[in-house]
Amino acid sequence: MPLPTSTSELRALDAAHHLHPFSDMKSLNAEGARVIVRAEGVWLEDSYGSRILDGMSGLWCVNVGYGRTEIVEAVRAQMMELPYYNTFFKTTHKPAIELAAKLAELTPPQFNKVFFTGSGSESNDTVIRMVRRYFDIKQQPTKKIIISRRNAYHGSTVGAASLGGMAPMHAQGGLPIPDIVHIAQPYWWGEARQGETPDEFGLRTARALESTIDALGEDRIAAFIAEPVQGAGGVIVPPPTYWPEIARICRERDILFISDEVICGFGRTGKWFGCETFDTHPDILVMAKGITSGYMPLGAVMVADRVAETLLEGGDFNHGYTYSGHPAACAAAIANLDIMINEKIVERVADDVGPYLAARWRALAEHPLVGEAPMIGMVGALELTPDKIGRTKFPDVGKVGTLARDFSFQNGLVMRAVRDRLIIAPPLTISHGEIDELVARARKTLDDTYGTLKRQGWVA
Ligand code: PXG
Repeated sequence: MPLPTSTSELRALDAAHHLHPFSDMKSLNAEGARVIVRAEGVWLEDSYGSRILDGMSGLWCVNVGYGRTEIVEAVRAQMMELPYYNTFFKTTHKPAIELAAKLAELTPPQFNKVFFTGSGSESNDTVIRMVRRYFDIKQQPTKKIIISRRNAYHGSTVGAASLGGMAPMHAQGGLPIPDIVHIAQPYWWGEARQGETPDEFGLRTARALESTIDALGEDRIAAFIAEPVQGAGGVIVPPPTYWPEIARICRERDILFISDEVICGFGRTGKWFGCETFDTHPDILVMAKGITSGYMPLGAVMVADRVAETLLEGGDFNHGYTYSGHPAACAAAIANLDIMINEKIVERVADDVGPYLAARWRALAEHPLVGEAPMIGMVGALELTPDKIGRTKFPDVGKVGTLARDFSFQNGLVMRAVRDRLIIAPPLTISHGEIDELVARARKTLDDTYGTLKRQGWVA
């Protein structure tokens, strides 16, 4: 059967057979999914021929933008030469070797070894097994608990969703698995006490890690995992006091620190990795998304020398995936990283487009609907509120966010809504002119949303 060409027929076929992630399929099928047909640079094109500015880099991943023939050609050449081989039984191949060496070069000096996976979720499942294995080898088998944070996102597999702190995910399928504990997130706007400054709140929230270690017993804690900036949780940029205090606690205690760099890695925050932006010193880095700019599925777990040495002493690690180190995915990553290096994309985010975007984005905080407008590197948010001063939330959380998100699409800009927070993470290659366009469309979206809320009496 040839694929139909009209949008309505494509939607009907999609509705008949395709179950989408994180979707209410009954209402999506009734509404019909938007069909994206092609993309170039920062622009998407849908089946009606509309051009939409992709403010989310796909799903936080297309860091070098769409249409990069260098990556396409590298994948094609690799597929012609060796489309697949495994790395299990005393075999390896050139793309995995080259990428592993390259990652060792690009990551902070303590990292020289990598375990490949197919995604961020698989990377985090790997991490759970790896840190517990590490302490078993060190004859500290009681150290099993991994401390994470509420509202964190670490993926969707059973292990990764357990590490994550998303209550609606835990509510489905009997999660979390045992020995995962969640502490508070550093979300000043949403969770600070009245009168508590960001600095005070940052310290208090960081010290929850220390008090949790003490309450449960250091001999039972294996690790702490965190995203440098919580992404799917709403782009939660911690107060300046937060990371230094966490780093101190991790230094003083016998626990491993895992930095989940799936979103923050590969330039998003203005350095290669979020842990460098915040000057933390992790033992494990979790990667996916930007490692290939989303052109091929690939994940990785980088292991610091002190952890790797122990793991190497322990014999077999009974863990791995068919697609660990997939040759074509590694080839995509190598070509992607070459683009990042040759075009000095990380430097560009730090010195040029990052500050340019931040200045314009932060000006949106003056809009009557916006409580805060954080931006770090090329990832930012707009907290929508009926009361900027009192930091109150809208009554039916998520409704205003969804309304604004839909306006944004109509205005030709993809923004994501998390609760009543709008989010952007555009390709790092975006131009100044495109940033102006992005901010103008975001402003129009705020005006449209505000107008509707006024008419409905939701705001004064
Ligand atoms: N860690 C972090 C920090 C992530 O953001 C994962 C792990 C899992 O990666 P995979 O490749 O298994 O999806 C992610 C993924 C959203 C959204 O709606 C965010 C992600 C995935 C899907 C949706 O913002 N992040």
